[in-house]
Amino acid sequence: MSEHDIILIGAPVDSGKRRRGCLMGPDAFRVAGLAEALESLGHRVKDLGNLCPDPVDLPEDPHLFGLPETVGWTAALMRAGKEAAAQGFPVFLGGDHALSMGSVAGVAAHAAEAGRPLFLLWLDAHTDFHTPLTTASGNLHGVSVAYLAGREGFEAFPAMPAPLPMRQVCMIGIRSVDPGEREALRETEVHLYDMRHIDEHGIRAPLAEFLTRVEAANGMLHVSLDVDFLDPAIAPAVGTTVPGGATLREAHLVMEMLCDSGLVTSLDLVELNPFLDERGRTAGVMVDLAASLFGRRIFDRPTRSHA
Ligand code: 6HN
Ligand code: MN
Ligand code: MN
Ligand code: MN
Repeated sequence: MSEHDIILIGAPVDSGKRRRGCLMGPDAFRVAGLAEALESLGHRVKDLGNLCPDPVDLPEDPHLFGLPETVGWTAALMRAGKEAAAQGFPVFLGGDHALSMGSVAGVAAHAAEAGRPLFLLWLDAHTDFHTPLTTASGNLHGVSVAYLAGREGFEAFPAMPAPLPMRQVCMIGIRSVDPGEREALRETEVHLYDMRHIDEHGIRAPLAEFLTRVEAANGMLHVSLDVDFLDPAIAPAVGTTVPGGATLREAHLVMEMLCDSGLVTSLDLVELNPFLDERGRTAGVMVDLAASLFGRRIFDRPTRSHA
């Protein structure tokens, strides 16, 4: 495991949905000891503090919640993400999942300049593939992947600098998809593994296959971890709980495999709503998962079993 220059970027985005609380996420990650955990693994960690959204001169849209503010966040995060990706390993502390429009766009701009393809691992109960034209809830945390893929309907947003081909996107943990998203996804080459696939085949095989493709392409890899990827029994602090999510061990295995691959170049930790947490346990689980991604392990592999 190589040492990284980790750059923590607080993104207290709370405009992506009506239920408030994700603005406290970055501080909850800090209180739960994220920087200390990563430093103890041998990394250098710099915390840039919390960003603010750019001021934008845009009217509210009656059909969408928090459009101007979300557009402002996208612009600010795109700039910060591009800059941080050139200097180290950005970790975006959310904030709701609308922040990934900016974080991933910024990292994608950097990857394009570096001449490398960017791959995206979306760990989520949801596909977040609505557009402002198809969303029924009007909540912009449900449109991030569509924006990154360059779908239409995002005229109010800064142009996505380097739209991601959907074949470079892998979604794992999916168990809540709206009809509009389902139809649109069918037209794409996304690699999508729903919870039934995980139940039947395990979580290792699809991830291993995706990582093989990233490596073969000399790709960069952004991981976007939505709290609701996890089962609500272990991670209650999220507004959009969906039963039947990843177990603690499945989630750690994903992080451990990502660590072993050495392919991950940036990370979002999103949708943590500390107002809904129970004595900080969800924040603690998320910090533990990040630590696994950055090299914490039970034993060094391979372990020997004495039969
Ligand atoms: N998330 N599909 C639902 C909606 O309102 O569009 C849920 C979105 C959840 C968003 O996972 O970040
Ligand atoms: Mn999400
Ligand atoms: Mn979700
Ligand atoms: Mn495949």
